[in-house]
Amino acid sequence: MNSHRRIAHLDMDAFFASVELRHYPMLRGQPVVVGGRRVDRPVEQADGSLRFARLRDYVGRGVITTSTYEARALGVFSGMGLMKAAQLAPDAILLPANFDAYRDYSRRFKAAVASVAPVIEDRGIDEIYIDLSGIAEDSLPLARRIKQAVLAATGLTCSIGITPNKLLAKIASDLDKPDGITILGHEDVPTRIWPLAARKINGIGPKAAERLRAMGVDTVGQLAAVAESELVRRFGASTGSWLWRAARGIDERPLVTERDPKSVSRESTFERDLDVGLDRAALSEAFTGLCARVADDLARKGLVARTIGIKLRFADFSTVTRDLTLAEPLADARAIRQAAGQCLKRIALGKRIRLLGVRAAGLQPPPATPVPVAVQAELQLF
Ligand code: TTP
Ligand code: MG
Ligand code: MG
Repeated sequence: MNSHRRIAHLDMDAFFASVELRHYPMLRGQPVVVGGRRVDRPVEQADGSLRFARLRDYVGRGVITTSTYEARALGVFSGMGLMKAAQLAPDAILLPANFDAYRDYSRRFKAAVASVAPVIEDRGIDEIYIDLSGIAEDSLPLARRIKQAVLAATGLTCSIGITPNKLLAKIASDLDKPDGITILGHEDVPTRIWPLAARKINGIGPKAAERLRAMGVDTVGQLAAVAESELVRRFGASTGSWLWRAARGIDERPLVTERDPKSVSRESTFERDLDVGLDRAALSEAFTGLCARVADDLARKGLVARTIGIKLRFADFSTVTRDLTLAEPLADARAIRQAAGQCLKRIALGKRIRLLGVRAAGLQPPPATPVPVAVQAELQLF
């Protein structure tokens, strides 16, 4: 085993909400949720002060994107409907999301980390893996230095896990949130990882967790007690042996450090949950419209896509994604619609649909247009 590796996972604390507090420092210490719409933006009063929207005034079907730890203490978390959250925390402040600001802070915190430790895998807007193996400094002072760099560049706190691999680091960064540092070795797996819910393993989703629960497996430790042959029998060779290894904290995946191929995506939440049968026409129209918008985005960027994906969120908030990687890159709306349609066929459509999204990834410049044969012949003359 590659026991000399030292991998960190860094995740920003209550990221969107914390960025909002940089803009509205007067809200510090209060329960604040991000969600809602532009109309929920703070309004300047005659005396120059800002009047903020409160959850109790919200009417609609929006959900919470994230909440401050003060709001979480009241039971209000990501994914919860805003009106449901209003019952728990009517006085919480509501702010609409400002993605441009989040992207800006995201770039800033990543650049700050890179100035200390440059081997980074970008895992999305508020988290990264960092390979610290090549750095001599001890883990604790190094983690403090990284957090300090992030704080200096953004005014924000983050939490870091440092462990021998990505699997453990991802779990560890969450163990002492917010503003935490958790350093674990393989020897800590039985005491620190085994008591955790199996779902804490990145890759064990709600479905797998449910199947495990049916086997009497709730914790990672209980998973570690199941024979590998049994896991393989139930989950198949690849997932079964992955589960067996994951429960032991074994993970050899390297960091993927090349810049993430960017993606473009468009999604829409429906006014009401749509029924696949009754609302087929509306769904189909929305689907085609999303594909057209993705095609426009690609055209504007002058890129073509190798992968087309879709996202469906059902009325019960369960979310599924499917994607399809194509032999030939594509960019036009019809081709995207066709590929997305194939993805859709791979989803069981029992429940009403709340949100539909289409995404193009594996973006690249269009292949050079083949030079017509006649022109080729001419070129050869020179
Ligand atoms: P997370 O890192 O999952 O959450 P967080 O940073 O808000 O809080 P924590 O301290 O627990 O890490 O997600 C990062 C951001 O992504 C979050 O601020 C808002 C956004 N987000 C969504 O848009 N939808 C979601 O369902 C979740 C979980 C997050
Ligand atoms: Mg976070
Ligand atoms: Mg995160």
